[in-house]
Amino acid sequence: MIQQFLERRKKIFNQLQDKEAIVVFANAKPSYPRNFLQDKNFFYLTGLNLPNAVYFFGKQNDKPIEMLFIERNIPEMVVWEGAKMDKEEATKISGIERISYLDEFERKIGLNIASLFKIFVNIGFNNIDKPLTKPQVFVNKVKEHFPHLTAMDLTKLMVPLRSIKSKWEVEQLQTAIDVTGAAINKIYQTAQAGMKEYELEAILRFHTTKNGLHHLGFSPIIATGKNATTLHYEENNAKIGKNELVLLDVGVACNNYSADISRTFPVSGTFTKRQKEVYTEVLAINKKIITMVKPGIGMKELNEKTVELIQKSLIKLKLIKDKKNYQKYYMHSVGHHLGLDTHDLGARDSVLGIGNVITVEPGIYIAEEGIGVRIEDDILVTKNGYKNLSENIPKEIDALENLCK
Ligand SMILES: [Mn+2]
Repeated sequence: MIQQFLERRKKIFNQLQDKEAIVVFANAKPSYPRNFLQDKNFFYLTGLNLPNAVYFFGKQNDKPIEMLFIERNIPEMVVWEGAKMDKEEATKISGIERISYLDEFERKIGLNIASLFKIFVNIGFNNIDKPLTKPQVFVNKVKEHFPHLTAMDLTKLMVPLRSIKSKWEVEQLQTAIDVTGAAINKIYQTAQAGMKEYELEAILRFHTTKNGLHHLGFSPIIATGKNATTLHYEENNAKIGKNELVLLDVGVACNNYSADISRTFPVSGTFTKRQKEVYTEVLAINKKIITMVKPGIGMKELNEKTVELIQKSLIKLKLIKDKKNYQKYYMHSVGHHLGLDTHDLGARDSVLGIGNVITVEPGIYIAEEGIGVRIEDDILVTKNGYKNLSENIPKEIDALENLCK
């Protein structure tokens, strides 16, 4: 475990020029500790789920300078909150030797930063109408005190690292996918017309917690009938109608790595003729695109092929006559990188390489017929092509009809 964090930081070090450094802020602690979710870049580099900590790693005269700042225990609070992680424990997990308390942060950082030219900070994306984040406040302060210093977002350095998954990372994703799959199977067997969408969400959350995983990777979409044609539907409040299709877009997170699976099934256990027609088209496209995945292929090519196939399907389904009108029924791209973030670092037009994990998720959404179908699998790019990490989660028509009866 510790080895991979050392390797990741070594790769960062190799990307730094002399007199450059990274400064990475952990997320703040929420009022309910169980809800704590670590900053993804902080976790990736340190392996620590510590709130409020700050990690510094710089290059001076081609030598590394590494420091971690953590919270100090307040003796009176220990009885309420429990003891915080101490320096020894933090070193054991992260391999970082030089650890100080946060009350020393500004003084120690100030001394080190004054002689640098550039720092990379996990500023991330924050809209101008939102309050400034801790990293942004820090960057402003640095710029005021050291006008010669350039501050940039850290993401650029993280993309080449985070988009290639190690064996351990793939294992975390696989666990997340398997737990998600167990929940989906249970949903297939339990769902009935007349239930509310949130009752199916409860099954997902039950399986998550039962397996010791405390977080979903994103807000689950459980959408019946026409709701499935709203791409980011999150109400999960509607009653499931007889003979409707239910679309699930869900993913459990394991050690911060998120699954992202979509399945669509007939609640009654039988597809209507029309539902089956639409489902058959989406399933064929899902399978076709998956088989195209291999090192060297671009996300752009996968998207273009998907559009071409969707156009044909929509004409066959008599939904459009002119292929350029396809966007009425298919309006997103076919996939994205998957990892610590559900929409992980890795450009939408990137060329795939061994160790990338992407989603393949074509869909057809027919609001006027109350039919929305999306089928999404999580695919690892391998030397010889691909491995479908979610292949065990049923999606064939026969399997779904059997399971849902
Ligand atoms: Mn997705």
